[in-house]
Amino acid sequence: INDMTDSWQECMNHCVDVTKQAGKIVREALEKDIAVMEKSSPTDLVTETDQRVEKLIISAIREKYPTHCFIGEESVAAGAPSVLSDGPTWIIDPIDGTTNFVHRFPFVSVSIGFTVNKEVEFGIVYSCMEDKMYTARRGKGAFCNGLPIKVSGQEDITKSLVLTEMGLKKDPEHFKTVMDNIQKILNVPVHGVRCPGSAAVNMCLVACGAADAYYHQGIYCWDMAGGAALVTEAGGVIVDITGGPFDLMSRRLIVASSPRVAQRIAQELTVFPCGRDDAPCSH
Ligand code: 2AM
Ligand code: CA
Ligand code: CA
Ligand code: CA
Repeated sequence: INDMTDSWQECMNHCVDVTKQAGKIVREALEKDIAVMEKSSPTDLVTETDQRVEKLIISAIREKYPTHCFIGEESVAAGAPSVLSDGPTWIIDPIDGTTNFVHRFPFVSVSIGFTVNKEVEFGIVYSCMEDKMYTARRGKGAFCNGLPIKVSGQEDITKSLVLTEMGLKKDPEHFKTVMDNIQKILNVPVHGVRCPGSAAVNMCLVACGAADAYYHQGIYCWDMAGGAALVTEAGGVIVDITGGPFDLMSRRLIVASSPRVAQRIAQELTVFPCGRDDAPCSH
């Protein structure tokens, strides 16, 4: 008799297959004309591929697991609820890095996280243009294309490469906080700050030791769920922007190679209100 543990492994295997198919569609779309639409603002972009890939992923999973719940970026944009329940839930970002996709800047991913009792059970991030399949299952380690990966383990912030993003500039005050935070991190000092453009890829870059930390405020559960498994299983830490416990629905996080670097970053950053996924506000 299969216990629940085995059945999640089966979900994960199916998820890898579906993610590969989705990534292939994204890659093929890069070779054709890309029609760009605006969502909430002129810098908040979406394409038909985002919508098509999300529909494909959800129907391929729902077919096999009809009782499971789904939270997907484009479904929520179309009015679906964004509430995390205790049941098995697939949290889907069909294209993480849509602006990169539109410009063919090479960090574009399909990201899926699977939660049970609100805990991430496994995460899959497929970096389509690099053809890197990142996979992690709770308690079973993190992998890139089947090979184990781990964080740098860096404990010294002054020797760290730090990732963040500059997007989501809504009002001037908010924008100023984002820029001041970058300046504070640069002034620590650190080796450098980079903005690769995909939250999920950023988390995988920390997971494989190519960067030492990543912080971001104002993103969503679908930006974080898949990558969260990768970071944790690769030996990294994820905390809230305040340095407290991470909450998937809180729209903010610090990822780091060590608790020390995570807390040092938390010390520097100014927190701004960005609502929650399960209680959306204007940001
Ligand atoms: P997306 O490409 O799926 O929208 C880029 O700054 C990173 O932030 C990407 O991971 C992007 O995800 C995410 N992000 C979340 N909300 C965003 C928004 N409103 N505008 C731009 N990027 C957003
Ligand atoms: Ca988006
Ligand atoms: Ca995203
Ligand atoms: Ca997206």
